[in-house]
Amino acid sequence: MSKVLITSALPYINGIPHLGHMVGCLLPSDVYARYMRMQGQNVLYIVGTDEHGTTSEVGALKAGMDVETYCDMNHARHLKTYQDFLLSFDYFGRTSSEQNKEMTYHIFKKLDENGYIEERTVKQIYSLDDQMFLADRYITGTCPHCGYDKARGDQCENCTKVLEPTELLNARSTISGSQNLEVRETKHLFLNLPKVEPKLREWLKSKEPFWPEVAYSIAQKWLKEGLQPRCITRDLKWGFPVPKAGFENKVFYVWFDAPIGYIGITKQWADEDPENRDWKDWWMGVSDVRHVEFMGKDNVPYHSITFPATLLGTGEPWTQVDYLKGCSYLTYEGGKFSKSENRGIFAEDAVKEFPADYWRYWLMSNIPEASDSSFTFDLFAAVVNKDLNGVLGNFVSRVLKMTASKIGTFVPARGADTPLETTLKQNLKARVAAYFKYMDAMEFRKALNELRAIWVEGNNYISDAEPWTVIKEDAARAGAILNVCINLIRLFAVLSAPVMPQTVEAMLNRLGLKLSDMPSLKDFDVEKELSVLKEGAPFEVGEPLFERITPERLEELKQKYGGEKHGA
Ligand code: B3M
Ligand code: ZN
Repeated sequence: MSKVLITSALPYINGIPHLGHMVGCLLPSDVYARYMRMQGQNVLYIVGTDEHGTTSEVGALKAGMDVETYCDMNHARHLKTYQDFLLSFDYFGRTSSEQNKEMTYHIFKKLDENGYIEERTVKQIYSLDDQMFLADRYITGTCPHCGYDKARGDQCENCTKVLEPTELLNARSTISGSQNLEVRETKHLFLNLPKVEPKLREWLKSKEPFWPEVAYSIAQKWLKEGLQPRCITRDLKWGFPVPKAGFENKVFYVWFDAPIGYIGITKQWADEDPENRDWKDWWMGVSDVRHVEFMGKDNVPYHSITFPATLLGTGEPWTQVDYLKGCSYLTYEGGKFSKSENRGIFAEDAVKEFPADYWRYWLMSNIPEASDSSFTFDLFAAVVNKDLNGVLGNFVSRVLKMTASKIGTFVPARGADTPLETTLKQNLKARVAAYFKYMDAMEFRKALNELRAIWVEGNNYISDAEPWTVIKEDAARAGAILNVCINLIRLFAVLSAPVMPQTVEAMLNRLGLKLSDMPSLKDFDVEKELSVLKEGAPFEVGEPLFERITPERLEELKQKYGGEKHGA
């Protein structure tokens, strides 16, 4: 058994998670964690909320709350949503925790001692009415190039020109609208990335063969363009105060302490049971840990350049990322998800409409791996009706109903294999090997294709074997076919468990089994798995596993989440 440390990008506390967030990092990290546990690995799966930064301050302001109360409230909301999506993290922590503060201070101190921190004076826009320095994107004004009057301080989204906030005409604060702004000088701390660069290049070289193309090429592009020192402090109130003389009124930049959050949250987890858990077993001076990170592709530079450089600069033996799974974006009906325009379905509403497994299955089979993919309710309904209802659900109810009505609610006796069983086993062996291969490689789309193909094998088998015809002449042979089919239900359940844990539990329960009865996938053997349920074992027919989405229901969903405003 080896140790696998799995992390998902930590969602911003002020955002409301939509399906794009779910599929971009949270869900694949969970499926992988569940799969690795079933492979018998020692998994630690860490998630939490990313709480610092201007966006949290502004979010709290808009909500009329102090930042801490706002974060407490939203943390609970995120947690509930992820639990409803059946994420199986070992700990769901917070980057604002005491533990993370301790880690952040330690790492900063080391970087400073090693000469990687430098002071610089920069010019920034200060809003007298908001009483704060404004981050570039919190300044709005007229673009000097095209005249667009809602250009942001960092970029004009109309003509796409990159801007300095001081170039904007009629500049105003996005927060309050105030034009009472002035340019002030302010001192900040910078992480000297060029100085860490040689170490970073060396480290990155060792990763080349293991990294997916997307992540590696993004990292290389950054190196090619040349690394710049990065500012790691901000003039804000919310955040960890900088522990250095002359900087007491500043806090660390959110992207400095957020990835350190993976370590801080591990310490939160360890502190709950200090006798048995030690964060160092996962993060410091260990060579038996494989660290796999999941994230949207816009987060890749921070995880392949700045965070590794931060850790390297300490000179300490930190666990670094071994594999970085970066995903593209999911769009809603071809456009953006937007809570304010009520466009697209958000995670907390999604699970009120359908059980989590429907979403988990759809999202994982359509995960934007190589390129963006689009969610539409038409596609969703098609997959639920065809794959879940038509293929898996139908097989389960058909087999159990037929056995119950023709033979009884117990597993019939097995017979000798005919060529039909031999073909079935051969096909399954090849499919299962491919499924494991793709899951190991985190190629989830391909893995889910194989999973579906495995279910289809069951349907093909029963269609070819025709137990409903055979039973008229040869009851023993019909029973033998249904014995294989009932064992197939169990085999499907075991293989589907990383993706659809709740459905799998329902399938197993019908067969008188529990989730804890599932075998390790490590030495999964089709032959053996098809003869686990023996003659006489009782089962229950139960309700259909999935609900069909009718055309009426589909229309209703489109109306509800399609982007039209409701009410007045
Ligand atoms: N909160 C960005 C995001 O949610 C950021 C990730 C932090 S990972 C340490 O997309
Ligand atoms: Zn412009």
